[in-house]
Amino acid sequence: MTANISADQETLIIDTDVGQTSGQARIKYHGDSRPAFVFFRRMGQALWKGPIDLQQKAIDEGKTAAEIADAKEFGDFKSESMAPGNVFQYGILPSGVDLDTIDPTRQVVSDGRFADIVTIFALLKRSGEPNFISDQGSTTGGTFRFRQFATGSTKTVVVMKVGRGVPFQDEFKIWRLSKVEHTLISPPGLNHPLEATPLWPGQLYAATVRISNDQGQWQSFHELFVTLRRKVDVTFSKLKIINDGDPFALGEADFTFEVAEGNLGVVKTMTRPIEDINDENPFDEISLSGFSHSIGPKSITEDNQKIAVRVSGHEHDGFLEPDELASSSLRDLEIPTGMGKENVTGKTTSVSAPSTTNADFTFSATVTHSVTYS
Ligand SMILES: [Ca+2]
Ligand SMILES: [Ca+2]
Ligand SMILES: [Ca+2]
Repeated sequence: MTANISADQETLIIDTDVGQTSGQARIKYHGDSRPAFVFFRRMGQALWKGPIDLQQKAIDEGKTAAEIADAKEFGDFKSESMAPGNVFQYGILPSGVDLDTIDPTRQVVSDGRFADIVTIFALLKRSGEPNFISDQGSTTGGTFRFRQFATGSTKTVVVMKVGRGVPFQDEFKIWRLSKVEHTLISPPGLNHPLEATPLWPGQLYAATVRISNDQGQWQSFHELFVTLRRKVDVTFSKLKIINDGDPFALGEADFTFEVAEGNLGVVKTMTRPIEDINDENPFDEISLSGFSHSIGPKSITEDNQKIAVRVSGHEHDGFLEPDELASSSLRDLEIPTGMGKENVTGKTTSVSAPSTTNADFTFSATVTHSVTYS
């Protein structure tokens, strides 16, 4: 198990109408080694404080001797007291970290170096329905949703959650999502670019957005969007004969080109009929035409996400000796995700097809593919 940290509530609602001025969450942690290194900071600060003396916390909270003994590795404690507008973070480092080399209290350590980080917000119950947005934009691709908010001269924090669940309002009128797939938190600032990726193409998604300021005022809303559908074009464009299979003559071979689509397996098979082949000049290539296949535009899920190709050849030797076969394995084509990355234009992949009959005949094929979203 990797080290993890969580909170019983990630949003504390402070009801100043009944005299509340602050709140605390309960932080639960589980290290994957002794001792667990847990750090604290206000979001937006570069450096962290800690490591927290977890055993001392357990003693201060009057825990049992057994809990105090375990506290070095796992347990729970009350967060710092949080006033409306506070955004606090607790992070746990993975095991094997040498605090002399990675010390988040003395050097800027990227969030990715932590095993887990929990972010806790304290917000006002009665927010006054502010509208912080001075400018905004959005772009939806096949595999991403990009959203940007500017909040004028008011420093704000934005939380965007994205998933294929149902948005609903909780008892405080804050929008929540029944199934969250991506949580994006933009730290205190005036401009908030947020990109949720990877998303599945051609799917209906919901997003909830919450913008809050350092006073704990917040605004919350939701939106729906549909990602673009994906089209993949595959072309088998060239063959290179590495060994034609007949040392003292021209070989003669037919070739088969296959396209596979996720769990559906091979969805297209194309065959080039038998023709002479020659390996005399290693720089010669056979240009192919007409061996293309397109898939989509269509919606994508786990089931049909991967596109793979396979090339195979059959060198004929008559009835005096066995024919020679050569084949590649199924080779996944690159399908990147994210804004500015998801489109692929004429990317070539070289697929080698070694002999599968322990003979000489060997070739490679060049496959060209493009990925577009519409
Ligand atoms: Ca042969
Ligand atoms: Ca030959
Ligand atoms: Ca032959």
